[in-house]
Amino acid sequence: MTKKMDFDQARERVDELVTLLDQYSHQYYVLDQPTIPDEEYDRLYRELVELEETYPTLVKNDSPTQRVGGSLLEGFEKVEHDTPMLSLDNAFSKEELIDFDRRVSQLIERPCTYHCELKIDGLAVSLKYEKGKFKQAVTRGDGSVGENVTVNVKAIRSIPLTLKEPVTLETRGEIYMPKSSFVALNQKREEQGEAVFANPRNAAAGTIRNLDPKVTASRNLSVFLYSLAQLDDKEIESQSEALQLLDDLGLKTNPERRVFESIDAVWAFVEEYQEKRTTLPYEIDGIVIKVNELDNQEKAGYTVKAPRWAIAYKFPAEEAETLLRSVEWTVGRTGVVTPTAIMDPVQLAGTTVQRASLHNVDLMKAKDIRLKDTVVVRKAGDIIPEVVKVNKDKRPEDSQPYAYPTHCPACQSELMHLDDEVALRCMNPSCSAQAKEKLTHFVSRNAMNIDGLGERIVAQLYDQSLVKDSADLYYLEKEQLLTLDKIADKSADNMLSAIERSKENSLERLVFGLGIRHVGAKAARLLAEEFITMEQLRKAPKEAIEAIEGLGETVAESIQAFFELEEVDRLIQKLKEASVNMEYKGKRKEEIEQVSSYFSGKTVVITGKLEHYTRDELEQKLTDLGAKVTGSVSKNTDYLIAGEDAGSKLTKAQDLEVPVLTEQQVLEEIDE
Ligand code: 0OX
Repeated sequence: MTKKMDFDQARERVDELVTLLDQYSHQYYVLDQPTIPDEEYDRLYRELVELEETYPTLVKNDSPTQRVGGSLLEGFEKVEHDTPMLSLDNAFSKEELIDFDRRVSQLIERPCTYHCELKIDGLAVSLKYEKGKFKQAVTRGDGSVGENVTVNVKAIRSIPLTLKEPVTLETRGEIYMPKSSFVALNQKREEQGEAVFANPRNAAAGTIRNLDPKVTASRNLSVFLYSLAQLDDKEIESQSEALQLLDDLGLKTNPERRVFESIDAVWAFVEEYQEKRTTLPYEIDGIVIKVNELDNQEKAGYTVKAPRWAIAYKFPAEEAETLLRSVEWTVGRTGVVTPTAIMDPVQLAGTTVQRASLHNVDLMKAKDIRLKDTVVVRKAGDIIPEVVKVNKDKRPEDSQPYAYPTHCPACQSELMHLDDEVALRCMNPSCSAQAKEKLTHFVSRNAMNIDGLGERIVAQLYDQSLVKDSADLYYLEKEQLLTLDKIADKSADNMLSAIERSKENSLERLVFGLGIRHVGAKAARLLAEEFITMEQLRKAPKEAIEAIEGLGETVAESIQAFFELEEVDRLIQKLKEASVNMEYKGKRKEEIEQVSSYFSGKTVVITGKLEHYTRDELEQKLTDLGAKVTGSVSKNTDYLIAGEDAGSKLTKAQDLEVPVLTEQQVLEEIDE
């Protein structure tokens, strides 16, 4: 048919097809009510493709065939928001909602009503349309400056390229990945040996920040829009009218929303959706309550970071019940013996959970956890599963109190429960499990960083008596390595060169690697910076250690106790004889204080997967530039550096309005 068409007929048909396909897409992706079979859609789509191939000048920017860009993106340019993308204050209880209602009453004259919306757990974006055409999509970023993700967002089919009226507007909302798409995506990734995403939010964020627009097109992302800047020629008086207008323009909003006159009615809505939450096809983490009338919103006003007219009620972490089959006890490098619950697999917040932390013996006793109990699990910080409590109604009649271990699962020596501790402890200094853990720690990335020597190899080296302490690693010979299971010539060589290389490490890696109680990577670095050599650290008076900012009495005492041990003396001697470096090679304190950089004096947290640096390298770089790198986000954090798949720290930073930098931005600052 197309062949016989002349150009004018083709133009007409192209217009018609674009309109038809837009209409069907809207019914399918926005309204969730398909009106034609998929095959019919595909047929029309193919007809359009053919016409566009025959008459390339007829390809319109907003043609559905133009959703997916062909080439890879180089990055995402930074874009400043016209008005900041604010965050929301949180409430965690009914009382806090009542407080919110009281505050609102003092700010505005009643009557006012509340608009309740589901709090979609996705990533916030701003979309701009000019004269009805989709122009730009920008992520929230730090609230003031986000990233231009237009090309990827264009590939999301529920986002119309043309509105039903030629209006110019900015709308904001949440891009999310439906639960079912998330599960399917992770299943596929697992089969292909790729890392899985921790939750749908991370999957959505990872997809939007992927440099290949085809990836976005292939993953089923969607959007719910929840705000609209006032339009000149439209009278909008309330949030409910704004959302109605978005609907009318063909933009996708969440239909689960309602207006209430009292906070009690709001609470009933909260409870209703707390129940319905697991049955929804997308993840929500709470309810957003907004003063509905725009004039009332204006009266209530804003704090620096959030509107006073809105609040987010956050649901408690999602929980699930399952059966406790057994408890696994593992011995750490300091002899602490920790319990892990092994349970029947259960779905929890988007992943299958089979193991969960029981933390320590005291907590287990307090919760009276027993085998064959039905336990309640949830994800701490949304990531690590833990057992919260037992559902005692489901306890079997023949249930017996749990028989706690009395002896070390590795060396069989008697376990102790020291007065001031919550844990069980194996006190045997030559316990094989502790020794293996110590060695694994010594070779680990943040310590001596000996590549290729994982837990499995270390265990073999130990069991075959080739290595008993960390210094023995430096006396290994190739023939010995070749006796290990599955070690070929090449990997033996690689291991030996990694061991050799580690001799040159700066002192802090060795200090951390020794596994002194209370001395983490950060403390080790402060100590190395201060004392420069192992010898001076060994001789350091307690007061000198305590005087280091960030360290205290506990660390000082632990270091002194460590160096008093004869076996430590011998170990250090043996390491020295193997030519392991015992000096600090980083920037001296005096030098650091002199540099003035973007990061001088700033408190920084790093999270997510980095591409360019290892976590350790970046930490070192930032410290050299005068930053203090800490582990958790608080209101004192100046920047969060977020790599791929950043999780709860990113959410927290966004909640606290802490500026978020990408690895690329950090690289640029470091280069400067
Ligand atoms: C959501 C959501 C987030 C934003 C700043 C002022 C009002 N995650 O679903 N934020 C808002 O609105 C805020 N509404 C929502 N529904």
